Amino acid sequence: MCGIVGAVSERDVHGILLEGLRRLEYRGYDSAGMAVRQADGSINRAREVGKVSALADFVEQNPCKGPLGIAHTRWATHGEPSQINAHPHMSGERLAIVHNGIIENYQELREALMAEGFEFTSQTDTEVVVHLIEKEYRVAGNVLQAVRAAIAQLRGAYALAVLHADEPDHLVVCREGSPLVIGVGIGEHFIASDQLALLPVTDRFMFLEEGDLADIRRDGVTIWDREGTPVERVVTRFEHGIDSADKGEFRHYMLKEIYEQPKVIKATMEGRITDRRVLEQALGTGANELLADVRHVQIIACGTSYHAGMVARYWIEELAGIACSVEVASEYRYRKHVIQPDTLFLCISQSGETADTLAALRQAKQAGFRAALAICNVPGSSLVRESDLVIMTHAGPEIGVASTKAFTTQLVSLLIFTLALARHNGLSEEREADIVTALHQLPGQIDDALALDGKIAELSRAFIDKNHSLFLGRGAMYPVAMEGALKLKEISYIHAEAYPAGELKHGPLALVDSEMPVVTVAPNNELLEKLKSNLEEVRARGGELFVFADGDAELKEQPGIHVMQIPGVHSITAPIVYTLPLQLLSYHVAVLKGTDVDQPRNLAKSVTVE
Ligand code: HGA
Repeated sequence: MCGIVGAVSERDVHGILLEGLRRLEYRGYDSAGMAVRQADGSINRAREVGKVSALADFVEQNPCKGPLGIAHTRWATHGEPSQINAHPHMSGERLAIVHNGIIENYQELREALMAEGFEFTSQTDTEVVVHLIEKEYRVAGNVLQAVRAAIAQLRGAYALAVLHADEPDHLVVCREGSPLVIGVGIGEHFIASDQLALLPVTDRFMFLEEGDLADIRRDGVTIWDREGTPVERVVTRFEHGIDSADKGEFRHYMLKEIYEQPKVIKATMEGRITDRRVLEQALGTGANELLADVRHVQIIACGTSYHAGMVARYWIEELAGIACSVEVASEYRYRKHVIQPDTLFLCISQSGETADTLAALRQAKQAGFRAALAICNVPGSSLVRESDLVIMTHAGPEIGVASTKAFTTQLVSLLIFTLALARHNGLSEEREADIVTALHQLPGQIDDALALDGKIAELSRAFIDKNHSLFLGRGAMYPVAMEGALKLKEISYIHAEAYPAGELKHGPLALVDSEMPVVTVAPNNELLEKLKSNLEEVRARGGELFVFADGDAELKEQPGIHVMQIPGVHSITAPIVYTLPLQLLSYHVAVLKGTDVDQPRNLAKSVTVE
């Protein structure tokens, strides 16, 4: 959350900064700003409330040009979205910073700095950082030392980029708890919260590690670790094509990402399965020995990734016969837990920078888990670097704030993991071959589900005047229902609750009337008959049903029951396929309601604050 971009070049960088912000807008979009050192040696700062386009319009009328600059798109944590709270923040006229994260001890620092005569103009926690650097600059006489001294006094999370008008040759940046990547150019260097921001100018990146401080110049970069020791960070190349971060012919990133699922699911499976089995090395070298010891799996995640973890629990207990617990990271990290012997700690995060998930992983490392496995979409992210085993989902950049392809590729990765684990726990070769065959069928089945797009768009009309909805599922389809409800509330702002269908009569049935659409996912599995009874309970109370059901489920369209037939799928892979119609439903409802599909209100992607 919050996007940072910076550039040190010989050419004017304001266009690079604006394009970088546009590409980072998924991380925050309540306000945006930039500060550039101009030829006359002054800093020109522009800040606007709203989207990056508002800043771009302003800058067009009021040029903000120069070869050294920093920029920011904000997702407010401290202080309302307003011009004075927008970044960059300045101390005096010569020092400017941008910040991603939260400074936990900002109150005490603010009071101390005010007592020393510093004047605060915003309500942000960030402003204490810029004044603190200014204070240290007055002692040290250079920005690098000033930043080093200032960050030693900070508690919390930050990625910072610092620019001083009197030091026109460089930026000073650092990270602790928030991501920061350096883009390597020829005779110029860049920094950003995410490599996507810099793809128009470079495909070579260095990822800073926790505690790193770096001096960014046109002709080179120097990095120090937490102890102040100079360190090298490897340069990696961005693997995906540059256009993978563009919308192409699609109206929204979310729709593009929904349609990419057959392709990216193939990429997730590539090199990991044969026609009949999961390859030994699918989880990397040494994984097999490790998996043989695992007796319990603890899954930790947030939001959509948490739902993927909940589906995986059904798979792990059914196929591997191994106990599995799933918990949201923000809860797990703040309670005492009992750790079973030989527990594998499994974190799921699209960005690999989710603050709560990372914090839980770091705690777990002290707590005596057997090993940590990450399921993640961003190579080089903190989660990937800090885990023993990694399955990259290979979904490519996901820009829409509401996660779609990241979720289904997480599911595929989790199923591959489950099979690798189950093999050590009695899964027969025949069963493995049966499920691997089902995996191979997924891209085609997802294409079939996408073919329902037009019909689902029609169906979505029934939701636009509704304020509430219920989503029902049983077994592994219950977390699919949860994910469907989350999608609908995220982008259409309709209140949506998911329940295991059997729970309906224990409370939520009281809410059912003609104003409460009830969405159900009903593959043809051993729970179908029970689910049908639950649907009767809804019909008997006048509730309108929207059922996504297997063609063989013998559920017929009739007044009050809308049935959308999904081609038959394997019961194990059904959660993956049945996710698609729910994604499309929420997308079309949001489009009809006219909400901002890719950047829904109050949300941001890559939740790098607690
Ligand atoms: N705390 C700062 C930065 C917010 C942020 O990083 N959000 O993700 C602010 O509120 O401006």
